[in-house]
Amino acid sequence: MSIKPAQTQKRILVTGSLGQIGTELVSRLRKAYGPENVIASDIKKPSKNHFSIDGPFEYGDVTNIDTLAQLIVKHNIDTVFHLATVLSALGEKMPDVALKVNATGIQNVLELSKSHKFQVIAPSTIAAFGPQTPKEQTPDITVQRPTTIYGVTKVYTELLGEYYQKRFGVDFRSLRLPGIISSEALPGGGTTDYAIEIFYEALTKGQYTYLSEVPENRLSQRTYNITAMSFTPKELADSIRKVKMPRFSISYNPDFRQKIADTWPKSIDDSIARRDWKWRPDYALDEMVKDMFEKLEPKVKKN
Ligand code: AKB
Repeated sequence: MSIKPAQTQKRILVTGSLGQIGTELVSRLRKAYGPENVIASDIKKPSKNHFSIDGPFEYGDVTNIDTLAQLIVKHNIDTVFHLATVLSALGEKMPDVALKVNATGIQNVLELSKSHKFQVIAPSTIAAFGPQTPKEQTPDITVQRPTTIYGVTKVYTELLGEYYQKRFGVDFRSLRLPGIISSEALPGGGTTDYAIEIFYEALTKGQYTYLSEVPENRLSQRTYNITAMSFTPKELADSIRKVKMPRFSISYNPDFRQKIADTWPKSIDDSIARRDWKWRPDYALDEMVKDMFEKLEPKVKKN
């Protein structure tokens, strides 16, 4: 994901900042807006290597509206990147926790945005689609009947955000992200985590904000599909062989996550994001594989 240099000054709070998106996003936001203007928060304790050393870090439990309100007021926040979430695979193991964190979390953030007037950027996901959704080139507006608790809470996030935007004028924006591949954070409970696990196996054994800067009059909707690349485990293994390890071998042992993935689209249509705010991915499969090896190899060797 590319970040443009800041056009405006912002005071940003990132919830769930120690997760896969947060770990990369906080560093990028700090480069764009200044470290002191980006408050990272989570319920976990950051490790020494985390970005906490470059800027402020606060305890932030999104299920507790008072803790959240204190952070917003104390730091004079005008933008919240609400990333705290329980992902699909973990959510199926503890649906009650997923419901609380994902649904109560966005509800609290939106409720506070009404009174404290801040912009809300909350990611959605391809998991907000379900088995009845068209599988190929899935459009932005289509059938959404997900079968995981994660998907259900993300449909709730999209609809509640759009409701608060129309009803109360909250500047809510959302992207439907597919699987996230990060070299900075270990996978954390998603169905698509296999794509990152493969790199660790290979090494040990053998975007963004730009949306938040787009003038509101260019947005024709509040929730956008985006996509960069789609691949199967075999295509990923082929690319690893091509780019880095000609002798890399892979064996397939699908678990319950395969059933979840089967309910999601195979490819999504992001033409409206490309049209409205010029979304363009920087990476295709081989570039991503190259980048992952460049970043991960030194880390794995060090450990
Ligand atoms: C997951 O696998 O749960 C996430 C997602 C598709 O949102 N990566």
